[in-house]
Amino acid sequence: MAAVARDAGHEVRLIDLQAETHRDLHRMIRSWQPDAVCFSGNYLANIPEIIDLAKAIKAALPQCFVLVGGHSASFVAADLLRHADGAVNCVLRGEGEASIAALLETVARGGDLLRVPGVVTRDGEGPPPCFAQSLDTLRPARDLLRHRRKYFIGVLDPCASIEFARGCPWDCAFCSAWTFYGRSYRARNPEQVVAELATIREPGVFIVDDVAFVHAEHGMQIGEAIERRGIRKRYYLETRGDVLLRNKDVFRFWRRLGLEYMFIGMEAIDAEGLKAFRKRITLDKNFEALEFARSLGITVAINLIADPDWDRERFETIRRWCLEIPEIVNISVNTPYPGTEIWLREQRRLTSLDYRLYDIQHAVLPTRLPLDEFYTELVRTQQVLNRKHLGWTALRGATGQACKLLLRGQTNFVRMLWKFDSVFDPRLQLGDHARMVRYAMSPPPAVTDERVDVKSIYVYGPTGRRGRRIDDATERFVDGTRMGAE
Ligand code: B12
Ligand code: SF4
Repeated sequence: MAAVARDAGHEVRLIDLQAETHRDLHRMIRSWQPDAVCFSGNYLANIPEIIDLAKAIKAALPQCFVLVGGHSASFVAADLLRHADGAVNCVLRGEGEASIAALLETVARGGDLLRVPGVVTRDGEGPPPCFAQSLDTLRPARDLLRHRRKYFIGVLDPCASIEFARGCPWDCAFCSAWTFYGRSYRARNPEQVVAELATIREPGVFIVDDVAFVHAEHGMQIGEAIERRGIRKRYYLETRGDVLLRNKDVFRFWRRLGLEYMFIGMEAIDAEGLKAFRKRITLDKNFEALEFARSLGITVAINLIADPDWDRERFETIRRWCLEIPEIVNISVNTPYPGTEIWLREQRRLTSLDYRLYDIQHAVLPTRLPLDEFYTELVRTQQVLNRKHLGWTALRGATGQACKLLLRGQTNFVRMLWKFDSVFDPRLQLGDHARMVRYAMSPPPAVTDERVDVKSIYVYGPTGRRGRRIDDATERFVDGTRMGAE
């Protein structure tokens, strides 16, 4: 979005508040005095922080136009404007690249904001958001980032990110990736992807697609173009077990190209859990996928979803299971958040409407165990899993990697290894529930009917089959895995 604004003739600066501080932001605002400030509200948990910053900016620079966009902001636009109480001029829903130039132009000439697609103000909504015309002409303005060496994932330190495709054709009940894009799926031209990749200086590359290599041919074409140009990188990606099994050749080929890490959203280790999350894949397939990834020598991290209803025994079963497998296991907490289908359907009462707790690491549904015990069990499980990976064998491997990185002056990975206990602490988790809530999310509509219309939460209206750039065989495969393969 920054690149598009710059191409439209604006002077643009970027500040990443995960790599810099509020003080850095305020210093920049004071010295530069921008005409507009755009906040990226991808994560719900950051919304209170954005609102407070917007209020501070408006107080210091009343003429500055403040807007918020991004994934989560698109789902809670009206709420966000209400909390901001005039400090946010508008929310721009959907893809920023599509409308940012038109919006800034409208602001500059004092035109009607509500004519810009995707705009929401306190006075109402503009036309629905439109898609960026082509993903192939977009090129992120990486040069505007001021601390590129701070980005890393595991030992891929430093690491840049890149998109091969946007959207997801599946429809898991706990996820908002598909509701944002109206179940569309757009793939970028392989030559364009590789031309962009060639400009990345970082040795590590995170492919940020929701499900990498949905379409085998696309993955192959990108891989072949990488091979032709002799690009050598180390890659991390996220995918589904069934996609891995369907497109084995692609993943084998990518292993040769430098694929090192893979994240598979497994979500549950029992059939009942998979069904509840509408993760329509069988357990056998998931285990087979893990086996295949192991055989390629790829480091795999899997995700499991803990339900607040879990008791001690359930946590213990998970701990035992996780210790039996070599993979890295990440545990998230089942969280109905705006934009997901479970936000509409969940029958249980939400115990908090504090945005800051909606980071899938806190329980916002009633816990079966007392809350402090739930967090003790959760953190114990995470610690067991962490120690497994920092056990002697793993540590020996990690030490080698760590030394290499330190020699290159990269300290992110090493610092991460030692930070674990200060981040995962049951007392801190519990303490987060005791904070004063200044901005409370509006609750979901009452569940009165089983057939809740999930399309009502889409950011982009359903695009249908034509919105998915996949071949018919892949569409059938997706449908098969959506319709329950058990
Ligand atoms: C890659 C990714 C990550 C990576 C980020 C790596 C990186 N270098 O950025 C990692 C693994 C670190 C990560 C971590 C987490 N993630 Co994440 N992540 C994603 C993923 C798969 C893709 C994001 C992406 O880069 N997309 C590509 C870019 C181009 O798109 P984009 O960022 O959405 O930006 C576009 C629009 O949103 C909009 N836009 C963005 N900003 C702005 C600003 C303005 C002003 C405007 C107008 C428009 C605009 O325009 C952009 C261009 O079109 C999304 C799923 C998804 N499809 O969104 C989940 C997703 C965003 N993550 C999610 C979650 C839950 C998390 C974690 C909280 C998980 C956890 N507990 O650890 C953490 C939180 C991290 C944090 N910041 O604190 C959820 C968000 C849920 C929510 N409502 O808060 C998502 C939606 C996944 C899901 N299944 O539902 N994540
Ligand atoms: S396959 Fe992954 S990205 Fe797609 S809807 Fe399911 S969880 Fe979300």
